[in-house]
Amino acid sequence: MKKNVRLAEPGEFTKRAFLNNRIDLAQAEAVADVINSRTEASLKGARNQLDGMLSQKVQELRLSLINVSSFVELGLDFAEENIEFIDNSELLKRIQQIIHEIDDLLSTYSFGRVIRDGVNVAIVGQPNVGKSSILNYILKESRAIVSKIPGTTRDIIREEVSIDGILFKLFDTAGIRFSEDEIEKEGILRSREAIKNADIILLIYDTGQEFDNNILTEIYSLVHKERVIVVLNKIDLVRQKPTSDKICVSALTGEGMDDLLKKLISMSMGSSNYSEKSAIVSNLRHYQCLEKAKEYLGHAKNSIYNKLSGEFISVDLRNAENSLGEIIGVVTTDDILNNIFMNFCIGK
Ligand SMILES: Nc1nc2c(ncn2[C@@H]2O[C@H](COP(=O)(O)OP(=O)(O)OP(=O)(O)O)[C@@H](O)[C@H]2O)c(=O)[nH]1
Ligand SMILES: [Mg+2]
Repeated sequence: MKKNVRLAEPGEFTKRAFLNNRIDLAQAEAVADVINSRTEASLKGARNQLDGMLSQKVQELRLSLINVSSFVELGLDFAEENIEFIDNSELLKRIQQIIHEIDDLLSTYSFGRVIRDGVNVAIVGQPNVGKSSILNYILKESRAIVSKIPGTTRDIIREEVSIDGILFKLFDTAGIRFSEDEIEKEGILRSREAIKNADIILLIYDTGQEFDNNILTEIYSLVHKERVIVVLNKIDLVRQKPTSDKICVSALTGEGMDDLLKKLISMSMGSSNYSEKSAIVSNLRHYQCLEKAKEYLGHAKNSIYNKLSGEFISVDLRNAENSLGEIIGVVTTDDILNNIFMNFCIGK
């Protein structure tokens, strides 16, 4: 007898769970994140979403919107009798409140991305200042070749490390200087690329050498100041610790390294006061849906200011409601679904 069997498609089991209403769409997407998470923090973030923190918040916002909409629509039904169910100032107040809460969610995205994808850190500076030594120290292994000859590192060395549950992707780069050597020139070009792509730049100086401002100026021309940590290395070689707000370390003795790691972590977390109980946006699709919802609410506000008829307001409110619905999957199209489940591995 020929049995009717076939291999499962990618994400088929999760998709079925979604289609049978066992989980909502944001939760289904979290299944993929749980599978892909590589650090404790990213796993916690994904679990948080799987537990439905974001879904719950979005659903709350959707319900408040539906509530506001219903007043506007009721007003439309009774337009001829000239009965008003909600006055404009109250309507504006409620819409503004929802926008405010959407803003709160949007603001969690940079942190959400950190716990989901990790943080790119470029280690840069002049040749021989100890960039590779610092990488090795953080990794607790001699991954990169260290030597007293300037220009040792010529290509980018990429390594990952998890510190306090956050995934750091470290890029050790070629020292930046003027060079006639073709290979070194290419390496330096790549260093500049790494700087542009980094979330955080560790700019390393040798404490014993004169502070060269050119390289700092160049980096500030490539990235925002706030993303740069200036580090003075080799403090074991100087008798007096420099009095500056810069972080002083020794890759040789390990002095100051804890401060450096603390700084890396605090910079990655930003101003977020993340708790396991708060909703966090870590998925670009969710972020974009929230932005769309906010835009529609902005239109609705304008329509009220411009005293347009209730129909306009009602359409915008409905669009905003649909955008929120797309996050949890109350409103979906086949395209959205296929796109999401295509990225799953088979058997999940
Ligand atoms: N005393 C002392 N020496 C250090 C320290 N950090 C690095 N060095 C030495 O400085 C030299 C250069 O170190 P590297 O880590 O290769 O420097 P780099 O910045 O990667 O150099 P390039 O790859 O050539 O750009 C080596 O001889 C290291 O042993 C430190 O904190 N103290
Ligand atoms: Mg090096």
